[in-house]
Amino acid sequence: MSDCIFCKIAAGDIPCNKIYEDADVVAFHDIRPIAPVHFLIIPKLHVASLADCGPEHEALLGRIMGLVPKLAAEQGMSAGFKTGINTGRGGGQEVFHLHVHVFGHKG
Ligand code: DGP
Repeated sequence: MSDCIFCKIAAGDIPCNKIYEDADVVAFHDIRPIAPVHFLIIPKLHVASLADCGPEHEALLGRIMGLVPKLAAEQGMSAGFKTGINTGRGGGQEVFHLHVHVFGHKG
């Protein structure tokens, strides 16, 4: 989507502090962290929110969730971490491109 900031990040048109990328997914540090470590995992495919996901997105959601513990460990959160998917305006979602928040402390 041409006016989506996360599509622009996924395409490399807007810089980010990237920690992971593959053919389907990008992960990068949140610009407004709420914890010492706070990154986002997004699909490159534009999907507005979790509420817009259907059966055709299950494999992609699985890929994203499977990356959470791997990337959290790489970021040093050995004692654990929190995850969140804000969904819809009532769920506090500000950027309408699906993303998983992963945040916590090192160690
Ligand atoms: P939310 O939609 O409320 O789940 O959160 C969106 C998050 O995205 C928010 O924590 C700030 C972050 N964010 C917004 N714009 C940018 C950006 O341009 N770069 C980065 N790295 N993060 C962003």
